[in-house]
Amino acid sequence: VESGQTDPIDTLPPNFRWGVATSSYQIEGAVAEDGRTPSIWDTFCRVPGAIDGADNGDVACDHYHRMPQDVALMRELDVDTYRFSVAWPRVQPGGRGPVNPAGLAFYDRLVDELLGQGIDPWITLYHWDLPQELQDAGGWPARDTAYRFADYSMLVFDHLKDRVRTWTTLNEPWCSAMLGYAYGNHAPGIKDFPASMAAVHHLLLGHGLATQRMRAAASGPVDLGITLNMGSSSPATDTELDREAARRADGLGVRIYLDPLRYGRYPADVVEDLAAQGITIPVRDGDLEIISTPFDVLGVNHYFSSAFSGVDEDGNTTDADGNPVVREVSTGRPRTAMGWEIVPEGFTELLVRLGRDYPDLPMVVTENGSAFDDEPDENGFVRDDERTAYFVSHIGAVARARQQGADVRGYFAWSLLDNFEWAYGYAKRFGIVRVDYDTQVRTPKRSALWYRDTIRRVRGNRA
Ligand code: PNW
Repeated sequence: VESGQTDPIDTLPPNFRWGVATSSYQIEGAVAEDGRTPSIWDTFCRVPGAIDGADNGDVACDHYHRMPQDVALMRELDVDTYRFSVAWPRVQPGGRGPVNPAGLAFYDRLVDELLGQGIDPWITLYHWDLPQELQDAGGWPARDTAYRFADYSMLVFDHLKDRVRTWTTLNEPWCSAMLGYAYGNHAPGIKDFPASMAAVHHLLLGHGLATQRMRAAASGPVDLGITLNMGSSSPATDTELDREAARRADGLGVRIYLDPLRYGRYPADVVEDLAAQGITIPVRDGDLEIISTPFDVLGVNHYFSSAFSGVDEDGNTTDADGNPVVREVSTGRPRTAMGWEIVPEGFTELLVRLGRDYPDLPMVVTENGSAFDDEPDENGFVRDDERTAYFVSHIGAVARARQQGADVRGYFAWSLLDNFEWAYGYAKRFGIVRVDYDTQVRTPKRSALWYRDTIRRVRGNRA
């Protein structure tokens, strides 16, 4: 029974799954080794001004050469699960044709190393490193990319399905579509909103095709899923305009993915809003049946929640193109180094709402964490009390959501290591382990020690 003083984290069950997450391009380095070809991120990093500090993933955390020591680090932190992604251009250079055995061999060794240490591997098939050749052929706005993704997925699945139970198709299709093809601050750096809506559809189609084929090829029990990044979108004030802005943000942030995935239809209000801008989602007969193929687990990545206004700073309700204003506004809360507001109640609200609107689907928090301006002492130790406090409040938010009925089965910290933070380069650090990029020395931060101790304590809870 929870008293006023009990930490909500202590209500989590002993079988709650604890993990850490990373992604291929953000940590591996070794971009030209063993037959790997460039992805859209290798190309984008060469665009002047695209990345803070003109950084790139050429070396990153050199994980490709330091994998066994990084797995040993996970063992020390006592996590159950390691969520990592497979680099498509390592396994299938150019994105078409036969498997590259030398590239696949890395993931083979990684999976064996994890299993040897008693850690469950959790594979993400696509965390943004699209082979450049497929972008040259149109990228995600082109329908063919969905079929190429399903073929690639099967190369990995057939090779590792005997040892890997859990498979996520896509990481955060919102980021791929919106940041990559609408806002242009992620690879491939395109600013074309209609193209981004085609990308949404082809990402979902690729997910559905891959899910169908993996399910059919499974030789034992597997858990298939997809990971979405989501937050709560609330109206800044209780006015019709602000409620409308929040509805639009939620439509393009949550419902445009989960409605087709779970119910086989795009949300009517979103379709109507797009039509008003002359945009149609390029749906063909049968696509929505493929996209709504049942899956087993929803990965939820959460970093922040937002409040929205339908009015801009000058009092306008439409923008230069005549579209309604959807403006994110400050609620005055403290922010992380990313400028993201710290709103743990929004996380509880999100998880409870997902459980209600999309029931009968277990959820796992596949990423949650924060960047702060870490200051290491002379031994490289970072006493990151702000990051630790973020974990305390957000894991607590997960526990509260469970108490309110959300079926959340696990939590993975983003990230194991400081790493290449996309357009922010190495300047933003999300790791629970410090990486000194001159020496590649890894030093667990205070938050990592707190995480390890919390995992051990909750494991001791009574069922
Ligand atoms: C996620 N946003 O990206 C990714 O899955 C990680 O690779 C990344 O390192 C992490 O979050 C931290 O950024 C996001 O603008 C990037 O809302 C941008 C947004 C959300 C998630």
